[in-house]
Amino acid sequence: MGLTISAIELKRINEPLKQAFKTSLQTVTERESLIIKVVSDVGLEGFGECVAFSTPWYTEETVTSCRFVIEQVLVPLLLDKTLESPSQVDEVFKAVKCNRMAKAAVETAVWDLFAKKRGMPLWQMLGGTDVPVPAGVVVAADEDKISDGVAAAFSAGYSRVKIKITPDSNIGLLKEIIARYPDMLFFADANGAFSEVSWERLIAFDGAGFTLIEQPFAEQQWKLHARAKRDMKTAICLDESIGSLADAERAIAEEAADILVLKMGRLGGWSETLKVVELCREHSIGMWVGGMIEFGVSKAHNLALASLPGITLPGDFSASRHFWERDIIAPEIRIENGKVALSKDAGIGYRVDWQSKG
Ligand code: OSB
Ligand code: MG
Repeated sequence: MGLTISAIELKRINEPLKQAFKTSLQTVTERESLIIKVVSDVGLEGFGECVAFSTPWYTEETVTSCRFVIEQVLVPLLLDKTLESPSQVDEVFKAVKCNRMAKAAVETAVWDLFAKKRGMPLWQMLGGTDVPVPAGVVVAADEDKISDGVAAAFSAGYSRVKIKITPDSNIGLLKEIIARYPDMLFFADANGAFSEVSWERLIAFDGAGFTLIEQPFAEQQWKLHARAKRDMKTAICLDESIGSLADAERAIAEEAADILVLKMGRLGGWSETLKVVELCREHSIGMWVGGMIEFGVSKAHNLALASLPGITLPGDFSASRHFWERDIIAPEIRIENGKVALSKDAGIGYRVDWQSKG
């Protein structure tokens, strides 16, 4: 049974981060975001979140470009359409080039809507497993704060910490910190900060104790990533490079990665992400779900994604209180015994208080 999209609403929110988030590309101190609500003809509501940033430092999209594309292009394409399945949204949006974060914001909201119509949790509709999702946090701070950040993560129960690195990182210090927590997994994220020139610096991370190194080189530097995968013992993981199923196919064909980070915003939504998941399963490529310093709507979709078979590495799942004084969802996301339980409620499984911010 289909459903008709009778209204699509958009709300801009803006919220300071509790602590500055520092990467090799950008320091983020506040987060602007768009929350999308799609309403069906019978009054059901589905929610999505646009994860583009205010400026194009991570990908080329911005909050403003997304707002334009959503309001002027995507909403007119989808409004009053009757859909038999949420995967049809991808077809409806096919005439629009790229703009994947804008598309994902709306497309994911429709998936939530369909799960609510079917009266089941989204994770269940997608074939996920009802097992609590391991929590992981990111330490994106100046070098003198890393040790405290990791200690705080350990006391809060996180079993995985991702540390932002650059060619100038103090490897000795990182090694010493990692050695203090033998039961914790450590990921390193370079956000493309290495270049051919800093090759030796990258190789020097091999003995530091990281499970993987995320995106050492720029998006299109496939050959350098393949060389890193060949020459390093540490697993090579791609984030920014993967904007589509075709990019994932290329990473596999060129042997440029052992592991991929899944981000629905970067991939354009659920449909494309599910295809990437399938491909990675077939090729035994590791997967985990990446964060975008996002609010609870996006996190709720991400939790459903992390429940899928084959996604085994702990993703960027921090508590609502990690970035925010108050999140936009209820109940807020909490870490219990190092994990986040999946909601039993229909759709994304959280109420959205989308008017409270902005
Ligand atoms: O490179 O993974 C990244 C946040 C914003 C943009 C890019 C990245 C990140 C993170 C994840 O590292 C932070 C989080 O939401 O937990
Ligand atoms: Mg990354």
